[in-house]
Amino acid sequence: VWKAGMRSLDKDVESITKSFVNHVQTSLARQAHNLDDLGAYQAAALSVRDNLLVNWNKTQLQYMRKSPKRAYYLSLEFLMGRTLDNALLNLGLKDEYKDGVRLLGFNIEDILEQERDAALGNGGLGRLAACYLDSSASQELPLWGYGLRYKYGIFKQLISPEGNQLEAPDPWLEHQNPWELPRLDVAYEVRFYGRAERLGDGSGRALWTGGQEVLAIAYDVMIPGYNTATTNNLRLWESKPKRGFDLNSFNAGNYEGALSRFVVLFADFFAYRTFGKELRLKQQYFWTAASLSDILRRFKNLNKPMSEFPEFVAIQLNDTHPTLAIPELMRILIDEEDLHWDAAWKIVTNTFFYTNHTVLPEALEKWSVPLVEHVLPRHMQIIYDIVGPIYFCTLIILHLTCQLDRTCFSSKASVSFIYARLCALTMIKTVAVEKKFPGDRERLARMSLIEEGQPKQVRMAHLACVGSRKVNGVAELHSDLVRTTILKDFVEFEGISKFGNVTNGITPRRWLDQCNPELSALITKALKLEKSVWLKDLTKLEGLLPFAENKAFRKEWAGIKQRNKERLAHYIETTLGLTINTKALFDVQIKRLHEYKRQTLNILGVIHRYLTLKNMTPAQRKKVNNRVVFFAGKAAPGYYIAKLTIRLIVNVARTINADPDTRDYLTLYFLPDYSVSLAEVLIPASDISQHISTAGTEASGTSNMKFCLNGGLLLGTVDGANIEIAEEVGESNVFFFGHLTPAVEDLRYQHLYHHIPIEKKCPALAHVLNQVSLGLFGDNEVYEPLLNTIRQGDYYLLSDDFDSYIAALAMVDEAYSDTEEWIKKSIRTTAKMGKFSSDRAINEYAESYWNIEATPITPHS
Ligand code: DL6
Repeated sequence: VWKAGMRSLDKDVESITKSFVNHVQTSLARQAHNLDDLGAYQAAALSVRDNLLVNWNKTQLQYMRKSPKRAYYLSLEFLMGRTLDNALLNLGLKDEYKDGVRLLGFNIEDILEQERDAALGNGGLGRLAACYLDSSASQELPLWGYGLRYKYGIFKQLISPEGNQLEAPDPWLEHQNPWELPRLDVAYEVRFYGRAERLGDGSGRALWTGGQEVLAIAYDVMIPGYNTATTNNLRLWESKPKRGFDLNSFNAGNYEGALSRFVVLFADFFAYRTFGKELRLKQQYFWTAASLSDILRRFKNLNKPMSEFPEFVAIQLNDTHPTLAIPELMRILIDEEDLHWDAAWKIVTNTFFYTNHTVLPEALEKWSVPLVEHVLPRHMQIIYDIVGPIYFCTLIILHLTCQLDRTCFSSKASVSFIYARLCALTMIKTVAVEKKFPGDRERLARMSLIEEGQPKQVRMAHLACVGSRKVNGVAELHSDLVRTTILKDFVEFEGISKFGNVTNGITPRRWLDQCNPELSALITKALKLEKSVWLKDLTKLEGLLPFAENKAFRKEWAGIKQRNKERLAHYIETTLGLTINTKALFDVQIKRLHEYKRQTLNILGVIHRYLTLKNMTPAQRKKVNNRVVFFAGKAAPGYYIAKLTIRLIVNVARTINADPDTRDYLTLYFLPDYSVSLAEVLIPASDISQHISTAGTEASGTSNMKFCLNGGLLLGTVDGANIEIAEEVGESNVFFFGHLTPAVEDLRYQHLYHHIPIEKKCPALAHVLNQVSLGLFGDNEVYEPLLNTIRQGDYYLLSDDFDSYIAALAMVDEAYSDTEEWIKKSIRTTAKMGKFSSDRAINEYAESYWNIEATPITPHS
């Protein structure tokens, strides 16, 4: 009876229209005559969701039956974008739905436009997590994601008439989210604050009581693989107060407070400036604790001894945000499962894997010890127990001169436990640090998990490193920098084999097939392969290389780029009311606004171009390539210099777009509210994209890969994944400029101690800065703080790279003038992007890190 009642996939237009109408009537309680595009989107989404659920159920059943080792991807950010189009493509049902909704009087493109982006993150790290979910399902790997169900996505960016960024909330759930399944049956209790008392038996166990308890409720989001039935899960946690209601807060009119402020979750990291660091710490713990409870429950269903946990579970820490999972698993194993410290530590250090995404010192997470002690007293004890012996050794070595916080040894039990551990096997390691590097006190201090200072701080990257089996960076150069800078001491101590590299990747399903359907169709035709073959083995794109020599093919290729430019122009016209010159070179820089990414270098380059054009005669100008420059990106609300850069871009645009002398040759646009969906329109339209970070600062970048996959050429510094892209496509197909990473420290030193005035060092740049200062773009003096970052200190080395940047832009102009050669470069670039599929990256993690295998859905599932 169960079997007979099981639903199967809607594969034909008839069953699709039936299910659509059924949802209109019974899920939405609406009727044909009052159904608008939004309603149609909701009905289509619910109908597609039914299909996803058929596969999702099969997948979970298969995982239960086969009990494969599973991987869990813990990420505080998942920048999913829209789901409907992607789900249709992955299910292979786009044409059927297109026909189905047309029969019902709707247009699929209009329906797709109704969906709001799920913008649960800030930038590259969150989008990478989304790509990895797509790839793991497509590669049939048993992987689940765990994150937070933020009530607000990243803020909506508005631009004021003066050119300032304004931030508005993004209540993305206000129209409900058809892609999630509330699992009210999956709930865990999570504790904060209270008291943690050691049992005093030398075991290191403790009792954590009191404080506040909240409930974590699961919301599941289905992640369909491409051209496979495998449909994995992204489990997002929402918080709920455990007991009733805080009547006092409610009566005082504080409704959010009554529900405990904790339920208001933001994807935007910088909202924490307003809502406090404590909230962010609580979120991190809430999410890691709930995820671990869920993972442990699933493991326990296998009836295996706890020691086998790492044989069935691999947990990936996406940057340090989920690092509290390390002391949390220790707490569970010791306090709840009664394991000895060493047994627990062995399990922990064989379960976790840590990916670092930045070496910028200011971005490395640290938590104040008093705050952790207050919110998570038991975890602070455990962190001290991990670090304790190192402290103890330091203490002996420094003849008891080390300044230990009282709380470290607040009780006798603590001291006796650490002393016991001193004698235990694990201590050999710490003693070994001293043995290996005798008397190297600075090294011990550098390696400590706790940074001295007021207040002391927990160094999360160190904790993630010591608690993980393997550590990796996200591009070759970045991984080298991780090994030779921030984690150098750990490499010297633990050996290099623990520290690897997995160069990032992007899913070609969203970032080519979905966002550039015409190019995808042309590639399929040229390769004479099923689309599903090359989309799952992107190295097959190499088959395009001979087509670079084929004139007819080049024409088709260029025609698609042109139509993508027109699509972008149409989008801008309808959303902003601006007319774009589509017969120009499209030059794009889209990413978070940050000094290290150097949008400032780009805008100063635009001004330089403008001034040069102004100095030309009309006849000379006619020989110049038309260029349209696009910027998009959000600045952190509290990041003054980044926001000033936006203001400068907007006001430069205002001046030059209105200048009759130059506007036929150069125009500039800042597109507000950058999002995944906007990127999907911008990327296919680009001729050249800019990735111009100071060498050694951009860990990888992933938009560089997206542009190149869509036949856009790359203008960049020798940084992050730019290097590997150039290795693949050949240096003759990229435009590199700027100083290299090894020179950066020396240059910074020179800036500080052998300062050369900018007029002498880089007259072209000095002239540009002066024009801004003189008010050519209005706003007298407003930009001085921004300009002064370059005139004084110039930490990001704009004055060192400006001349070579301008030279590289000139090389772009020259290359673009030779249209046929340019198209050849474009085809060759796409052809050599196979390495950058996130399928390759996820398989590297699966094989070399997590040790998990593909688990295809069998017919019996
Ligand atoms: O690895 C994904 C992405 C890289 O492509 C970018 O280069 C890098 O800047 C970004 N890093 C972060 C750091 N965040 N934290 N913490 O977002 O990661």
